[in-house]
Amino acid sequence: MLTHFIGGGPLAAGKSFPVHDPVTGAVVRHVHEADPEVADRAVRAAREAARDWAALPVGERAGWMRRLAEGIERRFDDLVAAEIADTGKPLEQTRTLDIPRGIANFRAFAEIAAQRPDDAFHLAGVLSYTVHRPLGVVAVIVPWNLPFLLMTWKLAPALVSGNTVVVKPSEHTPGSAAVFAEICAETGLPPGVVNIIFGYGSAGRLLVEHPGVDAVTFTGSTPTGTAIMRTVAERVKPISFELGGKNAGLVFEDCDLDRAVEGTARSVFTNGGQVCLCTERLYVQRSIFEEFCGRLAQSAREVEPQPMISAEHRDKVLSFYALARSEGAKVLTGGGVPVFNDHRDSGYFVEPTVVAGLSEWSRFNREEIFGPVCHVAPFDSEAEAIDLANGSDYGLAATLWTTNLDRAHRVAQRLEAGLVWVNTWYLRDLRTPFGGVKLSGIGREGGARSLDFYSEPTTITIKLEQSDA
Ligand code: 6OD
Repeated sequence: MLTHFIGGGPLAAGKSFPVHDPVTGAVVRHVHEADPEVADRAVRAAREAARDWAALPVGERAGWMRRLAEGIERRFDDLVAAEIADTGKPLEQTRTLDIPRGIANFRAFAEIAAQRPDDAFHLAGVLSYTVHRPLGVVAVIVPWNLPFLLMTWKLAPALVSGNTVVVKPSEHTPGSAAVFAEICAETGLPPGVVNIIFGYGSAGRLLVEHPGVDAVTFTGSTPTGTAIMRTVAERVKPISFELGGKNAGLVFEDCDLDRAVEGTARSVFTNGGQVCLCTERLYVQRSIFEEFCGRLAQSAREVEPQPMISAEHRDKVLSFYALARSEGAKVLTGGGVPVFNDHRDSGYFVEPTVVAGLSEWSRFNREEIFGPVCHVAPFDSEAEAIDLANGSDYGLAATLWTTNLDRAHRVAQRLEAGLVWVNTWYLRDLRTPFGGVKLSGIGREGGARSLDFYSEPTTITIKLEQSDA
């Protein structure tokens, strides 16, 4: 049974709930569920630790971040196993992306924070400068699609900036967070600096509502983001949200077709399409439309299906497959449930799917699906492609496939998205601003932007006497 981690140690309290293996549907573990008392204890523990942690010089906190990175390296195999048990991710992806990004997150923010300059401004006889103070206790609410990657992406800058945290992982994916709690204890991190409570959305709500929580960072769905925003409005708590996406891919006739097909397939099907950055709307120049669609559909058939996180999410994705048909789509490939004739047949799989022929105003093309599926439509001109890509309520990421350098810059700069990848997808430099526009979020994390969110400047202005008389 997984227990909460509060004040540096385990706390076994609250009812329990099961976690299912998405590959087979079997129960893999039971977990304690936080009630109001548990959430309150976690916030109190974080508050008790806050003053001493904030008082440490940033270089010392950066040292702790490096030690946490080493702790992750020591427990690498345990983290891989925990992440796979909860998500059914492929071993290769977990070993090369999810867990290594945890290490990279702690190392990157140790460097970025240690080198962060403060501002200084001079006017005649006046010196103003800033010092950065932590926000206090940060609630870190983590989704199930990239559990360890996204937890550490938020934890590292929050901690190195001098905050203490209470983390609430998704009810589907508590495993890697529980191993991380052990790593905090093994590393000797001061008690209360990191606290982790488990539970459903209701446990997250307890944190968001708690008067002892000073800020909230959240990655997840837009409706949940909206609900959090309403709740924190009362106390004007700072928020950083990375929310849903309905990301567009633009494929121009001057692209390198092999690269474009391979990269687009990755951008649609990675993690079973369960990455907020995945492409769900694809626009292809008419002259290469038929060939591109044929090759993308072939790639979809060659992809190893990955499970959806839960039976409920599988049913949601399948309901969109049914919706596509009822809205009159042409299904180019997929659209159903794969049959393996082995233990996976009781899991939460759906077929990688490509559809065409729907209106831009169809629900299928407007709502986030979060599965291994995209809709393909042709375009005739650059201007039309840009309008199609921008015609969404969301604006997280876009991909652009062209070998024309001028077009690459011209189009990229006109796309309404927080992130634009040209001839690649999900290539990360952790120093860059990361986040979305429109319904895809508010605020930016990444590099110095994360430190800006997790701290607040105080401006100090001194009037200097002009004479020594
Ligand atoms: O790679 C990252 O830093 C990041 N924030 C990824 C978010 C993916 C959302 O599903």
